[in-house]
Amino acid sequence: MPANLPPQYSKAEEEFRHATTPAAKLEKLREMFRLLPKHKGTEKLQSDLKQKISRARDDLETSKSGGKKAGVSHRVPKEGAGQVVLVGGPNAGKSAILAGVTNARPEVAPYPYTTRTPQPGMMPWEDVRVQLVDLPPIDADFLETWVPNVIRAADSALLVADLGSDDVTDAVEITLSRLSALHTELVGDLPFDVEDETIQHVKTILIANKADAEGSADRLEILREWFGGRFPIVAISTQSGTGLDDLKRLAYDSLGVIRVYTKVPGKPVDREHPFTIPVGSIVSDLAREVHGDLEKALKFAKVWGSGVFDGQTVKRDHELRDGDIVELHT
Ligand SMILES: Nc1nc2c(ncn2[C@@H]2O[C@H](COP(=O)(O)OP(=O)(O)OP(=O)(O)O)[C@@H](O)[C@H]2O)c(=O)[nH]1
Ligand SMILES: [Mg+2]
Repeated sequence: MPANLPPQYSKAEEEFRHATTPAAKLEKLREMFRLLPKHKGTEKLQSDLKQKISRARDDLETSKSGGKKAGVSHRVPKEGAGQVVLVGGPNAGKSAILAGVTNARPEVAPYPYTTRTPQPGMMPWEDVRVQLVDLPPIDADFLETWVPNVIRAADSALLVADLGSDDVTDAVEITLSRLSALHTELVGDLPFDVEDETIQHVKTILIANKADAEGSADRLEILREWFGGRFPIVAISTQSGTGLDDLKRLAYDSLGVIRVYTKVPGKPVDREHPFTIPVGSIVSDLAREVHGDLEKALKFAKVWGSGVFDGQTVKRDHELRDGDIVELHT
């Protein structure tokens, strides 16, 4: 995706695409991870690669056991611009958030341990849709075995804190430490350079819910003191609707994607269906996203947007920006 990847990386990626067995795929993904330069510009790619490695490892195990896998898979296929999981202690309001910003109708109840399976819903934001996935709670005594895998596979997380409870900071700490013990680190910013492929960092926003509850202002202050240095924090109330617009924008931003609009030469731009591609993507990445064959056939592109003059002709390695209109020429 970002420009300037070493040729060995591209070669390994090409070999990965042609690999046919789960073992060969895993080997190539590991090679790609080793060859990937570790810096700010590749952090999204590092994270994606680790997810692919984790999935390839699962696939390898499944194939070894003759297609039978221990336990039930709760993997949720991604839809829309990206997948954001709702994580946190019992009764914090995770399901109420899903119900508040999507059309999904999960069970919301005034007692803990209500949600038992992953519940997806699509959240509209401007002209794109973001997938939210509600999960069962995590506390000192309770953590479904499959939950960390679903969190690791997501693009980002909303960590939900309960401002209606005096134990709000403890509940957040417990969720964080239980996941951390399972190599799943919820972080405000992804680290630049992690050599250990078994640790998955997940970009996270702390959602302080129930801002309407009595005593919530004091608890919010404590929460900010405790976690303000580690996570962006947004106070919301699913009951009054306070903060839900901020939540939507931050959830979209946390995906690390840009929206790009395509245009067929001589035709008007397609404003209805933006492509969402990782920050740092170049013209040839977009072509591949539109159609696999288009990437090879691509000669140049014309771009209307912030980094160029209108209709400027650019090469295939031109980096795209949010909101760009792109005409692909073969
Ligand atoms: N006062 C107030 N109550 C809320 C708010 N959001 C949710 N609740 C209530 O908190 C309780 C728990 O909400 P849920 O959405 O079921 O919580 P959950 O985090 O999904 O709980 P589990 O599925 O057990 O993990 C319900 O009684 C909700 O009505 C809010 O913004 N303000
Ligand atoms: Mg729930």
